[in-house]
Amino acid sequence: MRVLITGFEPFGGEPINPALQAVMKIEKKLGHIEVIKASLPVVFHQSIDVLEQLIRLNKPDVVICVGQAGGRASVTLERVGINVDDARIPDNKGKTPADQRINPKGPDAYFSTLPIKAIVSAINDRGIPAQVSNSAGTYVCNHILYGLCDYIASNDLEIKGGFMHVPFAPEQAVKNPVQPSMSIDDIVRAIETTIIVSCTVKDDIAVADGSTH
Ligand code: PCA
Repeated sequence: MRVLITGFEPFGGEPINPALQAVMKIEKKLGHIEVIKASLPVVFHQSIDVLEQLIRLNKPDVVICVGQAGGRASVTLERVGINVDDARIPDNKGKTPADQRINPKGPDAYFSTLPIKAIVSAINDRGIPAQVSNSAGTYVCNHILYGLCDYIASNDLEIKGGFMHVPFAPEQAVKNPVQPSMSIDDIVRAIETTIIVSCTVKDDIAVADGSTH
């Protein structure tokens, strides 16, 4: 099987993006799984164009995009991408769309097709905190999750796709020590687990694990 895994460039004034740092440390082969790694720009629409080109070029079976979610303490598997761009901070080209639909003709939302509960359980089993998240926000990470699912659905592709957010790296939390952080090595382990479970688990496990708010 072939997996395309992407990380985002730094954004929002941060010197690094832990998602990209961790993605670039993943081995190119995980057992029988071939891993293709790439960087995406933190730019509305251009990020989707780059991702679509990477999919056309590499023909992966699974696509997993990874981004930074500063302030979260766990790695989070996103359940849903929604059809809206609403940027609190500019993207890396200075754009701040407000309440714009990503695809005016597309559905309101898409669910990730990764086995998110099985992934969370396997990451937790490795001693790393992981959770399901029910909102990827309305910035470029939600944009790429929606865009990925929309591309797969519109082209009738047999690709599993989804999105994972990761906490700040410890070096980013030094300037604000109340921020939670996670070592790049733990993020690497969490991403490897996500790749392996996505390639091996066909049907997600049914465990009640939602959130009350
Ligand atoms: N995180 C941002 C965009 C890029 C990234 O790594 C987000 O959560 O939307």
